[in-house]
Amino acid sequence: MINDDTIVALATPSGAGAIAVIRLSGDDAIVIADTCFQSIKSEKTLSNQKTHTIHLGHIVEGGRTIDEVLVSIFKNPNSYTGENVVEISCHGSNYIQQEIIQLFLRKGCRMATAGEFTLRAFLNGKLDLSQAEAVADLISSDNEASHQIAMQQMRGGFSSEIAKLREELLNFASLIELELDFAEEDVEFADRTQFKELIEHIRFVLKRLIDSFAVGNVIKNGIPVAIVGEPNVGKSTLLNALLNEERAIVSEIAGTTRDTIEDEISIGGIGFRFIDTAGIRETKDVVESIGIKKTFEKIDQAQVVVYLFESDVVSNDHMKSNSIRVEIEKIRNKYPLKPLLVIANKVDKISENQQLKLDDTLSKIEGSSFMFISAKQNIGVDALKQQLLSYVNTGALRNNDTIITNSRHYDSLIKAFEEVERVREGLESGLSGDLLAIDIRQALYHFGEITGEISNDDLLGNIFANFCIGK
Ligand SMILES: Nc1nc2c(ncn2[C@@H]2O[C@H](COP(=O)(O)OP(=O)(O)OP(=O)(O)O)[C@@H](O)[C@H]2O)c(=O)[nH]1
Ligand SMILES: [Mg+2]
Repeated sequence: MINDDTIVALATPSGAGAIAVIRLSGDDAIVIADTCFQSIKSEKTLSNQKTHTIHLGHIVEGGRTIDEVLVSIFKNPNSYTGENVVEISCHGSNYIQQEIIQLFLRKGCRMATAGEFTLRAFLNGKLDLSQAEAVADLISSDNEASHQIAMQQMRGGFSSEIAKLREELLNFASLIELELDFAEEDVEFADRTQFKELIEHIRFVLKRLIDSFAVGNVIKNGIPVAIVGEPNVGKSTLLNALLNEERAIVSEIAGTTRDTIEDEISIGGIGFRFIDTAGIRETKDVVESIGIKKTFEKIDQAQVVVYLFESDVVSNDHMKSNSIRVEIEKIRNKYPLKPLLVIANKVDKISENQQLKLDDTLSKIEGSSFMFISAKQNIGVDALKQQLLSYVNTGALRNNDTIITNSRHYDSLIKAFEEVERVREGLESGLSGDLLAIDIRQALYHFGEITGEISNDDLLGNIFANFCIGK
């Protein structure tokens, strides 16, 4: 997969900006840059300069100056990719960016493919695979929690944990395999008691990592919260209040929201994705009924359900109050495991007395929390956010434990766990060394998959295809 051509790409986002960075990596990166670079003050060549230095000059082609730039050089092996790397900071016009890139292509560079810089870093041993994947996560992280996890993974916290376990296991595997060479003598090099302890420890660590995926997944993708309820109760108003912008159309006409609207905000460093839905009611309107069908699909996908109703309507109408209870219980029964937050909206429209009475009847509904808010007047919205936050198990995050967010790692960890389980059973039942060794090798294989000691072109292709070009 690796080849020794020199690649080039824009490293900053496409489009105009104050400056843009164009990156070259490969054996000839510095030599090629030299052919287009003219120092302003002296007659210097980049190839003669020290690594990690910056040079002011012009990018020229023939007699034409394309831009005044700053060129940073990093010499093999002390660069991001481990190869010779040149970074050119130019003025951020689209035209200049393209002219410079085209120039380098003519000079013998090749356009980098997605993630190719990071792939080269991996292949040159600068990063292990899970660290390389963390680079992509870091770039896409948009809240404190996902950033923290990506940073930790990039620093190698997770890989070093896996690598350590792998090494210890490898030790035992070799001892057991050594025993096989002395089969006639019936010796035991691998202390079985110690081995059992190690296996217990590995199981413990793997289990913790596997369990962390639930938290990690949520943090990476944002926690989906569905806002549901009858038409006109104020769902869209609440969405806008949560997002602090006029995201959804609000009107006094029932059935305003016909499609679902989603947007994400960060509460306490955790990403929440709010889904405003079409109000649930019997309707003959085709478009609206499609919207309502979608509402139920959205509840299926959500991790938390917020059920909204109008406190004034319910306070003044006993029948309504009963039908709301039935509705809430329906959702409760259909989704027994999902946190359900029942909200009486428009509290600004009822008296304190009415509020007390309502609180008395509705806070008794089992398995749900109950709160009053006014979405329109922004009363109780902060308390609502705090309540949502309380549903998230952020213990692992606070403790700075390793959290798995990558489903590829998750799969490998599960497989490793199964193999380790098999080794444990083998140990319990006094399985012969040769069979034990096979299971240990299998477990080792799955550990290696995570850090990339074991990889293949397909796997690498898949992982790096998800990167942006220039990274
Ligand atoms: N007084 C008061 N009015 C509110 C409050 N929240 C929403 N409203 C009003 O209630 C009406 C309906 O609000 P929407 O947010 O469009 O309701 P919805 O639940 O999204 O309605 P559909 O999309 O039709 O299902 C609008 O006129 C809002 O201004 C509130 O807290 N207090
Ligand atoms: Mg609406």
